[in-house]
Amino acid sequence: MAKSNRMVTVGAAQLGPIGLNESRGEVVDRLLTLLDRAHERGCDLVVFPELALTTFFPRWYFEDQEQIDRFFESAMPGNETQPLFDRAAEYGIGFCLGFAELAEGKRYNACILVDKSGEIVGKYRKVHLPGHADHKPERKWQHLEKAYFDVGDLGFPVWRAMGGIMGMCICNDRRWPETYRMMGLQGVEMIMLGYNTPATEPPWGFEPTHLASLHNNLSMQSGAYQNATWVIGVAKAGREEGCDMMGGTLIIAPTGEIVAQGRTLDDELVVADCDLDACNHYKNTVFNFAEHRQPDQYGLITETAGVKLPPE
Ligand code: CDT
Repeated sequence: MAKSNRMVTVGAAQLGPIGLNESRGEVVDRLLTLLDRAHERGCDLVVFPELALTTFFPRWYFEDQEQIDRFFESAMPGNETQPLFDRAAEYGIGFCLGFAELAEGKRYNACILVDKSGEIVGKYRKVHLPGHADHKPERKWQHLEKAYFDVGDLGFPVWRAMGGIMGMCICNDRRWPETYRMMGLQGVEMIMLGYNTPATEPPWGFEPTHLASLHNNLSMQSGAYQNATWVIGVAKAGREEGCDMMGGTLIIAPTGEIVAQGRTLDDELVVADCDLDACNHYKNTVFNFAEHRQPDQYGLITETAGVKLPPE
């Protein structure tokens, strides 16, 4: 049966661990293998994780800027990533790729959306940077995103691509309802995001491991439902340089239901047919924003970052 032109077959391309010394060429070969599988399975679009070209380098403290900059791309595509663009265009597959971007002296945790012809049609730079800006030697591993990246300066744009309205965000962004709502208010129909999330985050105290996946699912499923959009959440998983990263790659429908899920902590392609018209029902009923939202009553959301307690 021919696909409807609002049906997007998505491959969520989970990655297993990437070693500190793994070269870009080696990693791109792994991405190409996943792309080949996506082609065999009839995918229109492949979503790769956050910082998909290197290990998750913010877990180390580096004093020397040169050591940090080796993880960044100053051109996209560059020599090492060009084969990905070429193979995807040959297959007629669009893709979303997370990488560290060096642009005009600024450094971003970024991702791009590439259409089926190999053109970059969208770029997003991570807004909600987690972790800390200073070296914390007492921690088992660092989380230095606040030191190594600038806060994204592009807002939360969406693009007309793949026959629908597409948006992106990155990892920690998925925990924040503002992320989804900003795109929901622009009619988003599919949000693509990649993540690097430790299975346990012991440095700040005890948190049972099951909570990492509860919070992963809870955030993305509610973001999907409350904004009537598909959400594709793609993990970098497994034991990376001694740090256990959670998997749990998910494809979530606009109902909030999980329709496909990763089963491993390794390179794995999770595929689902995503009908963009499935967004219409909730966009036209319970989450018809124009009819039901009351923005006059939401002033605090943009007035303050922190909590404003009521008077004593
Ligand atoms: N990469 C990234 O943003 N990771 C963070 C770790 C926070 S630990 C709860 C995340 O939100 O998954």
